[in-house]
Amino acid sequence: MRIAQITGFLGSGKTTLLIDVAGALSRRGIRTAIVMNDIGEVSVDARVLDDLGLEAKELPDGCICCQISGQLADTLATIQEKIQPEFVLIEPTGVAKPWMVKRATEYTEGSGPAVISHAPVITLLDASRIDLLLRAVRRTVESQLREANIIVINKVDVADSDALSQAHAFAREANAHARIVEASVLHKQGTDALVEAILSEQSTRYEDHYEQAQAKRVRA
Ligand SMILES: Nc1nc2c(ncn2[C@@H]2O[C@H](COP(=O)(O)OP(=O)(O)O)[C@@H](O)[C@H]2O)c(=O)[nH]1
Ligand SMILES: [Mg+2]
Repeated sequence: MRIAQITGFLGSGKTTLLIDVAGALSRRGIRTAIVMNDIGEVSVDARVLDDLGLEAKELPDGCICCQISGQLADTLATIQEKIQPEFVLIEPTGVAKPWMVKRATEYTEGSGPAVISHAPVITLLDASRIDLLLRAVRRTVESQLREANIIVINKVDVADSDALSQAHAFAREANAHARIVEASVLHKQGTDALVEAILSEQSTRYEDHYEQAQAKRVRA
């Protein structure tokens, strides 16, 4: 199963984007599961029902939604057993570290036939609240941006140009390599490219990343 993490601070638009991506994948006939570890403003159940016209938690096209607080690996093993999804979209808590989530998902391989790979890590940055984020939770947001493959500067519909340039500068400073894109996920602007990236690109496994870091340390 391929894991697609949608990260970012609370309120950045993760659930909104996740529901959109889930819809796009299921329309393409791709078996998709959703794992949320976050209770935010937008509830996935209500929104999934509204937006996709679905009635139950276990969705007809094989998309399931579950809210977990603990064992991600166990949850994935259960999901694997039940529906063998091609993609699992994960919304971690607003303070989770993407590499730690990767590691947790790779534990799943210890308890069954699932083989884990990773789509690009997508990190959302709420441009409309960039001032507040920089003042109040700068380090948390910075560490999420640092681990992103794609940084989405979100809510461009309600952010002024100063806020946008501040968001761009902060994102680039935190992460020299990530692709930085603008979006308004609420209005589905910029989301097609994200769906495409999730479908066609991969990111490093925690295990490989860890081994490379160890090898560097030995050589140094
Ligand atoms: N104006 C605007 N609001 C957005 C956008 N994306 C998300 N929101 C709103 O921001 C709030 C938080 O979104 P949510 O998806 O719950 O964020 P999460 O906490 O990261 O999961 C909700 O009220 C969304 O409707 C956007 O692109 N533009
Ligand atoms: Mg949420």
